[in-house]
Amino acid sequence: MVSNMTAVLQDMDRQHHMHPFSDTKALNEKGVRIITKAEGCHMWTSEGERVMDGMAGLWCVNIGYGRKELAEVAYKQMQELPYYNTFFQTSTQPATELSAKLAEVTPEGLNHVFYANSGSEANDTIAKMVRWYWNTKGKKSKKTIISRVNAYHGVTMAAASLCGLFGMHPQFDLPLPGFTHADCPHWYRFGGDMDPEEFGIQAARSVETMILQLGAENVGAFIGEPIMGAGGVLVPPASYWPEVQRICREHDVLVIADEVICGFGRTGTWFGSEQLGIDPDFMTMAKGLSSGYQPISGVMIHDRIADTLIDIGGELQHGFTYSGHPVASAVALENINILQREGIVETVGAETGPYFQARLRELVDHPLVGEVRGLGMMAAVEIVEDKAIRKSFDGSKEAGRIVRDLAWDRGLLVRATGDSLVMSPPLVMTKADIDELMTALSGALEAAEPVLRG
Ligand code: PXG
Repeated sequence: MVSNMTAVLQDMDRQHHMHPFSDTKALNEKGVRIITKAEGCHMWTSEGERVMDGMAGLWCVNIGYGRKELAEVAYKQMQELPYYNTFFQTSTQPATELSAKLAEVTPEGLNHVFYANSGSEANDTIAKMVRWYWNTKGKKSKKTIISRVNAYHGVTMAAASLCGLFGMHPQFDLPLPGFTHADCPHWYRFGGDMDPEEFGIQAARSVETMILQLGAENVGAFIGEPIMGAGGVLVPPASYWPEVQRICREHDVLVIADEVICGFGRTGTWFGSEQLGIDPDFMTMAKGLSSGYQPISGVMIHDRIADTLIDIGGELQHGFTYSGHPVASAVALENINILQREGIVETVGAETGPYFQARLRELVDHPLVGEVRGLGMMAAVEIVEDKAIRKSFDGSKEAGRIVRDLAWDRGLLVRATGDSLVMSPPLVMTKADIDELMTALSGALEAAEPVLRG
């Protein structure tokens, strides 16, 4: 039995709210959980349950919950100037200062930013900018964008077309023409007996094969998350990205790094591109840009592209009412200041990230654990039936969901992507927090064993 307040809200939600990526009919039978407050790495439900947020919301609350500085900056900005646009020869102080800050913290050469409100809109913007760029260059056939199986890039028509999670396509007759998907560089699932680095090269070469099949004159860009997130935290072998980069340069194909999850410290450097050997022409940012305190996203554009677009591209026929929203920009700026001031990215890189990964790898000997993978503060634990042959449980067993629910019973929220338990906790987690997470997670695995094998 839930409390009266919870019951009232659940009923209201049932009657009026359609949820993303949810089967509303099934959800309505269960009733939603109402989250009421959060502090640091923990959140509370309307039933008074205290739960560690192993996902930082949806991979986004990098600096943790309850940072009053961000609330104060938003309050002050709303009083001074709650809204103004960036369209007609205007800007605002927060939008302009954030732009300079982003040029400072992103990799060398990425010096211009275009703002949107979500990762999907940012990727949609890039899909348009790729077309704009090649049209400007007079190479009008260079339009196809290659993405990858298991990629997640968002939900607008173009961003969803980029996704390689193919369940997202049939409801909407996607992908649109001009979007295609190369191999996924996940060695554990697709590498078989191959050496991982050799497999990384092979997966990269699938991009080249696709470019050659389509004709390089028809391929505009390649997009990839440095480490695939929603697909299940799929870390490519070290050989993969440098080879992709080489192939794209050789065929004059632009490289887009979707850093929506990896950016702003999650992998232990400011951007995943730095660690994985990517030199992007476009970079997508959202989530950690504001730690989710305000909806804001951005596209970083490398000088080698921006110079052309600015010099000869003419007027950009694209923009959102809220591009560079002053409140969202002020909050993002303060979020980055906090990341810098408190050395949060450096701590993840040198201390808590390696500790998190090492502690999770203690689970590899567990009979249910096939693979533990991750970098910095993003990780996945893949549940399998038979480790020796990497065999998953029958889908009907819902192994991932079972372990996830057992973790919740122990005060930990993790996500289940198929049978992978996915984690992306706030970057401010201490070693003690990580120990708390581990206790709940290993407890859940112990409890799952008899359920799954029974
Ligand atoms: N790119 C990447 C790499 C993402 O992870 C987007 C783009 C789209 O961002 P917006 O702000 O439009 O949602 C994302 C978002 C999940 C999950 O279930 C992941 C995301 C969004 C919703 C759910 O893991 N990632």
